[in-house]
Amino acid sequence: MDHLSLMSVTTIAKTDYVSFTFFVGTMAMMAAAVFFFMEVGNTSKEWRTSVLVSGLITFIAAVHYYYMRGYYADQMAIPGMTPQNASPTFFRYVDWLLTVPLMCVEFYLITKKAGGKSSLLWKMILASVVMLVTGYWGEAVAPANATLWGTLSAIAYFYIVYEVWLGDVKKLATSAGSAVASANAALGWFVLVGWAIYPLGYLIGTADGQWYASFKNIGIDMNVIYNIGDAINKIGFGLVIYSLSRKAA
Ligand SMILES: *C/C=C(C)/C=C/C=C(C)/C=C/C1=C(C)CCCC1(C)C
Repeated sequence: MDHLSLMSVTTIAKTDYVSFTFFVGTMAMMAAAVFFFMEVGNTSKEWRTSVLVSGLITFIAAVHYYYMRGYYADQMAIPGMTPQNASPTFFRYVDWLLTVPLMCVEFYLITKKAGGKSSLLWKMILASVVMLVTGYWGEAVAPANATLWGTLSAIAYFYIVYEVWLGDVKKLATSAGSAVASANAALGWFVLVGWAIYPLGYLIGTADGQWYASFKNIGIDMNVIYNIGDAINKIGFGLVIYSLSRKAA
């Protein structure tokens, strides 16, 4: 029997990095959400919605993290449960389906003044939904075909990278002026490097029986990687928007 079934679910073992990062993730997202919400009132009118959306992204994540943390602890209390089987995959993807489109909204809001159209917003949202639904399919519905679904997801991901680095988002951000252009460049690094953390989690989480089965040997749990990725990307992304709101008054 493991520690969680002997003690209460509020006890986290020193080596249980999944539970630990779910817990710290909950606190970090909560703190970030409070910060962004409180700062909305101190923000110049034209950037208020952007800072509000940063608050919504971290707030939605905080609620999901609180839930995933509890779900994981409850599952692990069941004798014989493995971290992989206890993974709150469904709620993870519900969180992403709400928060990643809101990150697309952030790109729309910062490029709007330079003529960003809602059609561009919908293309980005569509790409993010395709990226996440195919990823969910490969992880939870058809893991035997994880390579196929992961590849489809990656194509949608690279479309988003393209828009931000070279496509319309980039062009509009450049014509919006230096503050927006440099914020877009910073967000572009989050999308290119920060978001690339997630496919690594996917490869570890779906490695069983695949040609990349050796990814299991990395020895870091998929949920730890996703939790680190979320903290970097959701809070960091929000802070870039926040600092833009202070620079470009
Ligand atoms: C706040 C949550 C964020 C920013 C989540 C981003 C998620 C991704 C960029 C996921 C990408 C994936 C691939 C590119 C291929 C494998 C499947 C995914 C869904 C993990």
